[in-house]
Amino acid sequence: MTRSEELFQRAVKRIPGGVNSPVRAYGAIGEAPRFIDHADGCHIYDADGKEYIDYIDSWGPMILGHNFPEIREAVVKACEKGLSFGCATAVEVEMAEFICDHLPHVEMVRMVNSGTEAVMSAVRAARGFTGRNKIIKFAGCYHGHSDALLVSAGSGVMTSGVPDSAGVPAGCTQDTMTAVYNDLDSVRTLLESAPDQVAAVIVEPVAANMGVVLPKEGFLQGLRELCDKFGTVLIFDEVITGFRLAFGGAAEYFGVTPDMVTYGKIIGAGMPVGAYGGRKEIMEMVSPSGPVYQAGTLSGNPVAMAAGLTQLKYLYTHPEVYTGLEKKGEKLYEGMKKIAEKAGLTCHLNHISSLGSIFFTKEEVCDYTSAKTSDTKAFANYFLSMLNRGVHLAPSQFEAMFLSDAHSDEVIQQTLKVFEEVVAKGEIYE
Ligand code: HOZ
Repeated sequence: MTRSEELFQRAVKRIPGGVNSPVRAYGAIGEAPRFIDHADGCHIYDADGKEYIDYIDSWGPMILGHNFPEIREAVVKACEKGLSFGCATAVEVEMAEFICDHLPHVEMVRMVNSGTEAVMSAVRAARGFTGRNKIIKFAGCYHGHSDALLVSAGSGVMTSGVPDSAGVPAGCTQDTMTAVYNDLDSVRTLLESAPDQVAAVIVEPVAANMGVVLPKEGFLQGLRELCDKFGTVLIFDEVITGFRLAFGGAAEYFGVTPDMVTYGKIIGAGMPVGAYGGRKEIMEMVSPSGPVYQAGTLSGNPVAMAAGLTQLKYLYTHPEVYTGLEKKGEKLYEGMKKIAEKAGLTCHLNHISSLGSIFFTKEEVCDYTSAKTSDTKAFANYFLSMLNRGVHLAPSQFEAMFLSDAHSDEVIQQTLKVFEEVVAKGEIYE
């Protein structure tokens, strides 16, 4: 028995499903998850000492790779002063100023502890600001696990095959309307069906929790125009795309300005952080300056701020990281595409910069319905074949692959060689 198997046997007795977040489980794969001991650069090492090329990147925040020296040093230095005060600190002011000074669409920002919290709070602020209750989300987009957003959600909810979570009272989702990603008409119809009632449209500007699904030309701009027309707040959930596609996230990448934006783990460089921000008049609704209540003892935690601010400053002063991620993405994902095409493998590969997903389907994947046509058994085979050859992918069809600045050309070539072998041996479709 491996150490991971032994740990998993112990874990399932004390932790639901043996994991502290469902997407870590190898449910669809039928094996014990690899328990991780440490990571460095683009490599991750399991409890049995096996090395893998890591494409999970802690689900996004490791843009500079694992254990980045400057971030580690900033954390150690912050720890020497104390772990948490539950009081205001200079570093959180510096963080807020840095974000607002460099992101034109963020005039004010509030730190929280996760993306879930950020979205939940942003929606509350939008409701407080507009005096309206309804919100529109998109099927297959994932915005964390707060009650109102667990409707046709992506990520682990989609993997589990349960469209809506148990334990969520109908009353909590009665104001959540669901539109079709990349379909502006579906949004217009919902807005017209509830005039003056929709507080916010929330969207992952690049959907990355039903696998990676790119916005079609004009989709995000169309949302901007519809929100302006109906007096609705446009929220970009940039938990995955923020500071990753560009320093200004998808808003900068696509040149579309949301009213509010939500961030998650990336803003803490891997520490448990989230944030929401946007137009001043909306953010001023938040307590204690306004009547929308939201709070948190650990919000703006000094150790997390030190980690996050160090990463943000590095990214801002090294724009070559972004051109590098574009090139790496092109090399890896286009390389995979060529291998698949040459072998006549039934699949579709969606990618943008460092994010990518392979879907085992004939269909072009542009929304929740088409994403679900992917053969998840083929995905499980692909995942295991790659893992057994030292490539660590998300154990779910509906999560993204994440490249970091630490993934060298050599490592990308190595990954392509592994993929080529898996395809050549016919291990994906049995
Ligand atoms: N769903 C997120 C990744 N797409 C976070 C991972 C998790 O749920 O643990």
